[in-house]
Amino acid sequence: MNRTPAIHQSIRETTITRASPRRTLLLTVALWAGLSTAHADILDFGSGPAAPSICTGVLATGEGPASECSNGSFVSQGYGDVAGLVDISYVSPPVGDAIGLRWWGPDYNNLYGVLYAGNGGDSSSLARIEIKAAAPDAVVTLTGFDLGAYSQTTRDTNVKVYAIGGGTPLYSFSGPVGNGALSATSFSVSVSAVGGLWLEWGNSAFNVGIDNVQYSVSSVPEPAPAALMLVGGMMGLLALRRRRAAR
Ligand SMILES: [Ca+2]
Repeated sequence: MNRTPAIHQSIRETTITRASPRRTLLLTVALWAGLSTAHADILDFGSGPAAPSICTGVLATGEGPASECSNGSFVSQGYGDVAGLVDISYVSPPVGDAIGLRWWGPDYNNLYGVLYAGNGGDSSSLARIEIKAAAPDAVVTLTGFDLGAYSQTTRDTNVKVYAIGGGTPLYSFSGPVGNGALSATSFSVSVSAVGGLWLEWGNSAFNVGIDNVQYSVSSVPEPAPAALMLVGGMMGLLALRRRRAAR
């Protein structure tokens, strides 16, 4: 049982070498555990009085670096994105996906900071917010949104919610929204689809603006058994290390 310095050195080196894959395992388990957590968010386009820096003056597509909004500027396509979880897009479908949605400050009833479709007037406008899950098998659920009518009035509009790609609407509304200077119209819904949703409103999407879009992205199925297997493997490694250290 002579422990020479040479042996000590060898043990230390072995320990350091083994720490690296262990850390990798820990990180992997943490990442997978994170993916299994539901994510909920509200897309609020500023609450005033100062304009938010969620727009871009560079391109009508809404791409480019984010800058301070002013009435009529395009919202940034990066606003609301959460890396690895959700990608939000803002489009005006009649003109094509190359055109984004515009931002406005006050007077859509009592809302501040709304998005609207800048193309067309009340009779030929359509706006779409796409909420797309990063993981294709995650479920996106829309739970609410507010629609306001400019300028502090009441206007008719149509709302439709689809799974991404369109088809049969999962939710529909047709009717007036807004109540003068008093209040916008709050929608409380529960619409879900695997992969993501399209929230569309139009005729009018010009003098009817949206705010406070509430949604969640579900856990990705089946991370738990895999994560458990990894934890099991990690404990095995630890046991092996302890056994070797005890020698
Ligand atoms: Ca707002």
